[in-house]
Amino acid sequence: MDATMKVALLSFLMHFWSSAECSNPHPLDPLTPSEINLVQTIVQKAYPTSNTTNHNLIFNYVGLDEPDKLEILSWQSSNPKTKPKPSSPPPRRAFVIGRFQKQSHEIIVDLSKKSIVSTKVYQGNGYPPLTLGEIEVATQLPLSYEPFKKSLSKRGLNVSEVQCVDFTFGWFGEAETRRIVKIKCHYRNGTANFYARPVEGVEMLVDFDDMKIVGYNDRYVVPLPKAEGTEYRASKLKPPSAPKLKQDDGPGFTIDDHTVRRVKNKGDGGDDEGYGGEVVDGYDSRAGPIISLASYYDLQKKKHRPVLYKGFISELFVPYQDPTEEWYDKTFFDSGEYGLGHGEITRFSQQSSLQPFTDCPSNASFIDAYYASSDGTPVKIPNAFCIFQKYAGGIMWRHTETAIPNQMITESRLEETLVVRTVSTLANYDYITDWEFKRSGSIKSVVGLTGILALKAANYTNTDEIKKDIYGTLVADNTIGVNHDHFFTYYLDLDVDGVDNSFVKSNLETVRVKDGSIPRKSYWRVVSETAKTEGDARIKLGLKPSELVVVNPNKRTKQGNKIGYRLLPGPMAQPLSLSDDFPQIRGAFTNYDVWVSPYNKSEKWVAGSYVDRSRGDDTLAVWSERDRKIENKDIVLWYTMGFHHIPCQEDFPVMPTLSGGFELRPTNFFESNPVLKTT
Ligand SMILES: *[C@@H]1O[C@H](CO)[C@@H](O)[C@H](O)[C@H]1NC(C)=O
Ligand SMILES: *[C@@H]1O[C@H](CO)[C@@H](O)[C@H](O)[C@H]1NC(C)=O
Ligand SMILES: *[C@@H]1O[C@H](CO)[C@@H](O)[C@H](O)[C@H]1NC(C)=O
Ligand SMILES: *[C@@H]1O[C@H](CO)[C@@H](O)[C@H](O)[C@H]1NC(C)=O
Ligand SMILES: *[C@@H]1O[C@H](CO)[C@@H](O)[C@H](O)[C@H]1NC(C)=O
Ligand SMILES: *[C@@H]1O[C@H](CO)[C@@H](O)[C@H](O)[C@H]1NC(C)=O
Ligand SMILES: [Cu+2]
Repeated sequence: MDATMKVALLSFLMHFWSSAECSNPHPLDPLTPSEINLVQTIVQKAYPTSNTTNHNLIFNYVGLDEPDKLEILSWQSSNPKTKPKPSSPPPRRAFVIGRFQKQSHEIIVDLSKKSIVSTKVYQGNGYPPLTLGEIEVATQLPLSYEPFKKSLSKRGLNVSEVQCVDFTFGWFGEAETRRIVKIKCHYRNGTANFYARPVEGVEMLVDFDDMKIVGYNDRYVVPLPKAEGTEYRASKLKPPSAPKLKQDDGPGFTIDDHTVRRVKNKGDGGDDEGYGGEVVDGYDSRAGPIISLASYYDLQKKKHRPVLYKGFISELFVPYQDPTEEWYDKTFFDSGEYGLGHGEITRFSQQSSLQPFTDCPSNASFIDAYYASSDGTPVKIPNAFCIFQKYAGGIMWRHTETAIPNQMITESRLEETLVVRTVSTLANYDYITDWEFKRSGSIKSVVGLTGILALKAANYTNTDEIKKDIYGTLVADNTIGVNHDHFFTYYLDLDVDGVDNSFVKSNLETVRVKDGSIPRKSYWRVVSETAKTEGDARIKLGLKPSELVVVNPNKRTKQGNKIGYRLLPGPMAQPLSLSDDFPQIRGAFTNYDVWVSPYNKSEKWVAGSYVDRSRGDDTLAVWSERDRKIENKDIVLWYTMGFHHIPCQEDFPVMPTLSGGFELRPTNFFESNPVLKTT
């Protein structure tokens, strides 16, 4: 095979946090169980239990305190991708947010020195994420609370069948807040789908610092929706059931320590020297899966070319749209208030890790992950990730040529994608997150929404009985699926073939042909505009046709085009809440679909660091007001994919997956089709 004819091939090596501990972790690897244990020991020693309050420090967040990007990049570039890994990566540190004596403490721990580097008491608004440990205790409180027991007997219900659920309370303009969370309860008796059986009209407030019920309300009585027709467990359903899906291709990759590598495919050029790109896949209790250092090994240029320094879901904002007293406050920030990364372990089931053969194809490989529990102990999520190749039957490219005399040419290549999948279960909802790496260089992120709707009980069994707005859809007897939105805001630190990038809007503009030189009256042309400051890069999609490209202004193709990657947006949903409405002030980062900001290590969480009961004073919308320069700089693209969800009857009792995804697609990044020679 002619070396000059070799085409670029996509291959990603992936570093994972596997249960097998690596003696020398990649600096972006998540904390290992023994590192979490070390953090627990060091922090607990520094914050001893006070026997007056009898409150231990709660570990609300334990994560990697990432080294500075420049340190990572220089470490990476100064060392070849060889094993064993070079000996002097940047120091490993952990960042902890601990709730202690009603204050949020920020603690940085140096893992090699085994000591605390710094501590700080957070003074601003808002609270850290709720922990599963806290939720477990709080949701038990009603069961021994006398007024609640009275409410149950009034409804003829038995406390043994009650299942309580926590709801973050938001902020509605109060001057003072406490760390208050709302609790509402549901009834099991005969179904696993207790979400379908809310004990409507009853709610209470729990102060999470004192772990006490501080407010109680029993406002009205409506029928408890029936258990019948709500079940989803296969074992409880009558036949016939659907056949199992089957994938009969073997794996095209191997997992070796923290590295996932594609195995050579036929037609890859017979040369696997330097073959492979790199993706470090991290895991964080707040973000869930994190893709880092994704690069593409370009066989033509014979080097790794960086694409995505980091990508993850920074926030998932889910405001419900029922203005009644019990429901108006349901405006969740799932990442900042709960965390997308320990969703697998729900407080109810203790495990809903990926299920081989149904959550992932049969030949998938699985990897565990860990997070720190309330008391700092590492908790394993078995099978948190699965990795597999997807042959969905798509065509990578093709052409049939019939115009040449006596010849009939057909060339066609099947699409193949490497998928890294995780599932975050946030109480009733399940979010499937797929990061897909295509051989053509595209990186796609697809979310799937499934699970159980947030359901409200009501007197109605037929829409004819409904005289006023019910703020949702009657999906079953006495059961309303309440209207809501899902806004997924992604943090995308693209480093397109280098750190310094610019953001270019290529607007498509109609031109009228005025001189009559041709019979056409109009055509469109491209007018490109490079964003100079943050203000130039706030974009509401769909208003005017444009291509949004992150380019490296310092590099060009042989043809002279700027090397870039463009954003192909997924589902769009502009927020409909008024901008002065409190939830929207807190979620103001959804006011635009796209924002660009200069890289800043502290600007990572789009809704702010402390989101529970936050006031919107630490969101991207506020940071962006500084209108910083973003041209030819290390920049971060913030992109929101949105869904307005009007529930329908098919969503009951469990919702069929609703998917949406966006793509980061090479645009003048390669000299030509990089998968031309793939077979
Ligand atoms: C617990 O509190 C009592 C009285 O406040 C004090 O005398 C005692 O030393 C404390 N014990 C510990 C272990 O801190
Ligand atoms: C409630 O349920 C428990 C456990 O199933 C049972 O022992 C008890 O008798 C029930 N109480 C009432 C009032 O039905
Ligand atoms: C549970 O449901 C069954 C069947 O509907 C009913 O007979 C029973 O009383 C219920 N038990 C409780 C504790 O609600
Ligand atoms: C539901 O119907 C019952 C019985 O007719 C009535 O007592 C109750 O007030 C109704 N509740 C609501 C919220 O309309
Ligand atoms: C898994 O891959 C192997 C080849 O590596 C293949 O023989 C086998 O049939 C596959 N299994 C399934 C269930 O698809
Ligand atoms: C980085 O972000 C933080 C939080 O928004 C801000 O306080 C700080 O000034 C920023 N640093 C720079 C260099 O812009
Ligand atoms: Cu929904």
